[in-house]
Amino acid sequence: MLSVQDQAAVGTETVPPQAWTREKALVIYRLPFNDLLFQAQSIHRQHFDPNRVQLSKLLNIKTGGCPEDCGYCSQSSHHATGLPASKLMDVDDIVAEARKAKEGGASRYCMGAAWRNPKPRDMDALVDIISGVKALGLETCMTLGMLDREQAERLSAAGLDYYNHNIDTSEAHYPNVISTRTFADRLETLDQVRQSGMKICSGGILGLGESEADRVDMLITLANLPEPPESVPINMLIPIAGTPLAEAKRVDSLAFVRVIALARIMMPASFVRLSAGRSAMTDEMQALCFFAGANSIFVGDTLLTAGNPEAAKDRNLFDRLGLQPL
Ligand code: SAM
Ligand code: DTB
Ligand code: SF4
Repeated sequence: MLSVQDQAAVGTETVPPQAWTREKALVIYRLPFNDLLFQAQSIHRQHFDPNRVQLSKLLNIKTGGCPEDCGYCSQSSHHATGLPASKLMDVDDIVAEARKAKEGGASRYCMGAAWRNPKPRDMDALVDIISGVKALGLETCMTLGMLDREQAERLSAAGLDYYNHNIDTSEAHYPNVISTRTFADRLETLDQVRQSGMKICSGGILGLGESEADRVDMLITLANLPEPPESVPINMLIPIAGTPLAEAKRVDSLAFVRVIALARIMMPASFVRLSAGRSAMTDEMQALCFFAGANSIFVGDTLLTAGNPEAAKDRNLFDRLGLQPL
């Protein structure tokens, strides 16, 4: 039996946080589907209202011409995707778009730029954009590529709530998808974001030719961060003509649902976002993802460059499932 002192110590720093191992995660991932979903839904209910889904809206504030070679991306200058490049949008145009998103029911505005990293000359404009969007009463999120400490601190001080920076896949599979940066570079930026006080949005893509072990390893990296991300986007690859992954094998729908369930179980208090790829999912597959613990989506008919279900279709799905925006 534990002494009173020992009992008091349980749950404090004397007990190291439980680290996920591949063995432990794989056992859960491979459970019979009903057992896996029951476990995920039970955990989901301990942390969230199961009938509320957070709505985020995306805007590409700087399109195309990216020097990185991510094998899935329409915006990489390494691939002939036919996407024209553009400069950083004007602050007023971004704020006008954010206002429309708010009227459409979004609570978070996510802005993406096709950069390896922001340049010093971009920082003042980014600060103005954050102030303008926040003034509408929206949560703000940006995804701008790698950040150094000074940049993370500047964005955080400007009031940026979340920084999106996906690890995309496992450390082992990463070099098969991207060669212009390393998995360690990704983790370094996540560390800067955390230290600056911003919340982390980090997840990945399924359908990059990864194995079951790669999917599990990706979630282990996220769950074992000193603090797991507050938001975990799980994207299904949208195949883009002209990219190396244009003909990649489609992810099995039930395997996708399993990954959502495992993410929910491993990161019980995080929002799990059913992200890119919903246009190619049936309503039934999306319903299973919500049951497995997904509780956030992107709304609006475009993501960054690719399509997303239109508002009326999502409203119809929410009505039939009895779901409400958070
Ligand atoms: N350049 C920044 C970066 O990579 O961090 C931000 C923008 S980048 C387009 C944001 C994320 O979108 C990527 O990390 C990736 O997970 C996701 N993404 C990009 N293209 C995709 C595609 N074709 N299908 C699914 N997800 C995709
Ligand atoms: C995330 O995980 N998914 C979003 C957001 N973070 C930036 C991006 C999805 C992009 C889908 C492909 C496109 O629109 O080009
Ligand atoms: Fe550039 Fe981001 Fe696309 Fe990679 S995912 S090519 S970093 S825009």
